[in-house]
Amino acid sequence: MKVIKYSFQIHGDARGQLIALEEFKDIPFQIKRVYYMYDTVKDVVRGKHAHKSLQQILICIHGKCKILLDNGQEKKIVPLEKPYEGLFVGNDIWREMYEFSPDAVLLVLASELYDESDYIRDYEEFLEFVSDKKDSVIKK
Ligand code: T46
Repeated sequence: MKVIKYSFQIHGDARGQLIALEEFKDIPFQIKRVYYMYDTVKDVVRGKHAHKSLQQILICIHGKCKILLDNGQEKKIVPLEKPYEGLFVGNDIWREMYEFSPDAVLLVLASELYDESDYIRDYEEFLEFVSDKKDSVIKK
């Protein structure tokens, strides 16, 4: 599984740092939604789902956390601890976010509006979903 991590351009000067993100330039999709999580309770694991078509970029703009990515065959753990780094999380990827520092703010840029029907929240269902998709590609 290829992990795509962006290192955004920092517009720093004597006053401090600034990062600007534009759709189709810094971000590979149209940004239809932005959300963020903070005050995440110690030892909590968020996510635990996949999306059928949503694409996202996760940026830990303050503090740190870890992201587990799982494509059904392989798992990767990606630490996010720099405000200028963005992790691309595509569709068909099971994700879990954990080990949030108390000051962590995880910002997410999403390619679609919120749609509960795009979620796969059951791990066995996720494994079946990705395996069925792989089979249909092989048959073509
Ligand atoms: C994802 C990971 C990285 C909304 O009403 N609108 C929204 O846009 C979102 C994202 C959530 N919600 C509501 C739905 C739930 O009642 O907020 C509540 C918490 O959402 P959820 O339990 O899905 O949060 P996470 O942290 O488990 O997952 C979120 C995203 O939902 C998901 O798409 O990829 O962050």
